[in-house]
Amino acid sequence: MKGALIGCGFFARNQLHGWADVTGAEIVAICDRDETRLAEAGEAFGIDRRYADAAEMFAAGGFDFVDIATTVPSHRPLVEMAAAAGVHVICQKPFALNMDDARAMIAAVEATGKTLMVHENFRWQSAVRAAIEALRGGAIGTPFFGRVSFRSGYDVFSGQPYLAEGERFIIEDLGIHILDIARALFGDVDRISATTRRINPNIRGEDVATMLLSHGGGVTSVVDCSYATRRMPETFPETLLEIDGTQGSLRLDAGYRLTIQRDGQEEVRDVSPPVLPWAERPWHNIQESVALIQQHFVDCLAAGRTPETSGADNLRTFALVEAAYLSAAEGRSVALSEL
Ligand code: NAD
Ligand code: 89Y
Repeated sequence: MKGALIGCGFFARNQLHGWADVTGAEIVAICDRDETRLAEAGEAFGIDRRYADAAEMFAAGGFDFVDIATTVPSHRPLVEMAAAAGVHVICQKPFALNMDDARAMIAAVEATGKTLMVHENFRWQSAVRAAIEALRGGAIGTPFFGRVSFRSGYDVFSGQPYLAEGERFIIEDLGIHILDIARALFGDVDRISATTRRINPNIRGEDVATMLLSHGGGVTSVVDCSYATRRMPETFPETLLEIDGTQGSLRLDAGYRLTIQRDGQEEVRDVSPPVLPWAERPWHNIQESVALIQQHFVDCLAAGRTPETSGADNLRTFALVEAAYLSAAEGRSVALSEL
């Protein structure tokens, strides 16, 4: 399959490296309205078809899918252009600016019969995946409690300055991944309540969020996120887990250590992600998951399957983000049915 990528910024580099490793797909065209970034990406990855205007790239065609790696304001227009061009779509998180846009984007691609996947990669991190598979395989019986936790003091603003500027920060940018991991582990959510704080005075949005989720299947989970946590070791960008089940417990601790206890026995596994040749610590965890989700997309298209984080699936993660902000703003718990 041939693909085109739009947005050659901070994160797209990982996606371009990931595509170079994926079996069954190659990137044949790239687009960025910033000519310098476009030229740098084209030179680094040997891609000659370069466009400053996405409409021109779609008009020229010659690719089966588009990978949208821009920030959220451009997602809806670009997904709609891709739908009009009749190609499959991958779109970065956060998927949309609001629920109406997200629904319109899903409908636009659905009408073409093509596939839409949101690049929601954290559930593809190999350590998180090991926990998901153990849980789904019944390793601790039926789960009834979970904590999904991301706490760090890492400076994400130097690489992504726009994160300091938005009215919303951690839930929309990072919490979205952690909420998605909670969904992957425990299923869909009926109700959520959230509190938020801003600790860093140099940013506009919230950098701490604590959320309590009631999952339809009976699990209660706590999803807590912070970019204001000063502690050692610094665990960026690890998601830590504590899960209780009817037969045992599972923990994913700092340093990618997975512990499963059951019937008085303990199994401890090192589930550290590999450092791919193009990756660098501490991002290697995220970088591997980029390659994995992109391979998943290609494999799903080849097999006629729906990707795990299809647009329709990711709408339910995005709804959690909207519901968390509503809960924090109004000081009440929010039923997902309200959205
Ligand atoms: P960035 O600002 O560094 O890069 C975005 C690029 O898109 C810029 O070069 C910009 O010129 C270009 N662009 C924007 N609108 C365009 C348009 N209409 N046509 C052509 N080019 C356009 O942003 P980034 O940090 O690379 O983030 C991009 C997206 O990736 C964001 O949505 C962010 O949340 C997401 N992200 C995801 C992960 C992850 O693990 N999944 C990690 C970091 C960032
Ligand atoms: O943008 C964010 C993401 O998706 O993963 C980590 C990040 O780069 C900073 O929070």
